[in-house]
Amino acid sequence: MKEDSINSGRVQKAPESFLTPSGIKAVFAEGKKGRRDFIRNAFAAAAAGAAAPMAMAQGNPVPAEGGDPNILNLPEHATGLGQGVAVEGYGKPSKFEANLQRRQSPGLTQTTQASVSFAPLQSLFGIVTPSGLHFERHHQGWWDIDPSKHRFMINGMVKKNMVFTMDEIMRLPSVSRFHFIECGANTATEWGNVAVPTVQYTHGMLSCSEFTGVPLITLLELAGADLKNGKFVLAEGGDGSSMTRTIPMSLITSGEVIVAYGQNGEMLRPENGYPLRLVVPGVQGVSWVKYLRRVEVGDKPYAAKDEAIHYVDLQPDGTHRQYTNIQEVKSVVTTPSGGQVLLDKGFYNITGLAWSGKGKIKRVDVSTDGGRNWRQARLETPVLSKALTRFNLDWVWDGKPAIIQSRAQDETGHVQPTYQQLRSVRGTRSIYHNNAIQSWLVQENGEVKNVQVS
Ligand SMILES: Nc1nc2c(c(=O)[nH]1)N[C@H]1C(S)=C(S)[C@@H](COP(=O)(O)O)O[C@H]1N2
Ligand SMILES: [Mo]
Repeated sequence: MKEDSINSGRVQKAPESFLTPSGIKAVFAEGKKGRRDFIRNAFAAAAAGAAAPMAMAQGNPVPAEGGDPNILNLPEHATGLGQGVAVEGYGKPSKFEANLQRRQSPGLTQTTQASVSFAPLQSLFGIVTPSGLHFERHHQGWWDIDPSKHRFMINGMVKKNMVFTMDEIMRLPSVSRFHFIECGANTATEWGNVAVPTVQYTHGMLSCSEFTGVPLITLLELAGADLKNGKFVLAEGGDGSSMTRTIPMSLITSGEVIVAYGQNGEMLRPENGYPLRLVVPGVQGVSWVKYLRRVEVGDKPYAAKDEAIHYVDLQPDGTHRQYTNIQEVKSVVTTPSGGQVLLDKGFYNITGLAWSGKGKIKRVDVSTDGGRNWRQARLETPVLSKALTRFNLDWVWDGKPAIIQSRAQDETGHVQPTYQQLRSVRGTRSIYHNNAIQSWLVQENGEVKNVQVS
């Protein structure tokens, strides 16, 4: 495996000019007491150890070589004419960000159509996943379906079977909500032992978007659905995978389930179900049926193939547990994480993501010594129900080996388990619903590795 395909993460390095005492002064001159002092002291400690003066960061004005220090060689971008706007176009990231890609885990699947590409969590900020980096999971390939030909049908226990065009759906009252989607198989490789090197592959079947669409309950009411006896809805996708999933009616009557066409302010991406997908907040990804073409109202679970054979949890006694829909409380540190390198001791911002299919994140604790001591992380706003929550914590690395972990708690009081706790109930041969605490080992040479502590 090529190094750059394993680690598409940013190398964690403080800009060199910050490490000089004058750089620190300039940056923190306006700084208040408290956290900024903590950061300043961390940088000062690192700078004290640095022998030679550091070069100024590239792109800053530098004195002309051998000449008058007051005459500056300005970089071209400060003096020349920049590029013009395109007549029309769709914006792209900087060419310097070309390494930021969703990626397949080499060797994980035999075909690209029944496969996964993982989101590069190690390089993302905040809580929203850019649409072009949203993870992808297909059972039979993806399609770019003509929205003018797409139809959405409602049948089963309804007064009137109905068929909607996209235009008809988009005329109805809409909602826009931020929610995470996590494949039930996220972190599946780690059940027995560590298996993959980076957070992209351990946790990258996870994304968070603002979804826009019509609450499914609105559409069911239009069709006169029997909401008393109709306890379940079957959702069916329009691709060749025959993706059908049973959705409990209680999730729908709460208004949470959305028939969505929008993602982060524009139409869904084809890979994510364009032009229509089901959004089932808090529930595992497989129920978020893409290319949604039909829902049927029924009075019992459908036991479809993806409920009877797949997406079941193997228990230690050999039985399978079905219909474990909810993605329970979970978190992961995204920096520092496996494959990244800390180039020097000193200050680092530990950052990560926490989420729960049961509601809001209430608190995240972080340990840097393998779970012996914990400190409470800062939750950044917004903290939304069934969405990713960003957490941050100040840390000074003393250059010694450190094991970094995060442990989330949600508003229902559920706390993320250790591997030991999870395995004592679930065994080691399961696939789905691994929400154990993740550990990253920072080695003395700064390299960060995926490890498990017992
Ligand atoms: N029609 C259809 N819907 C589908 C799937 C599929 O293969 N076909 N895969 C499911 C699975 S297992 C997951 S995890 C999510 C992935 O959604 P994404 O590709 O937008 O990340 O879609 C779900 N919905
Ligand atoms: Mo999935």
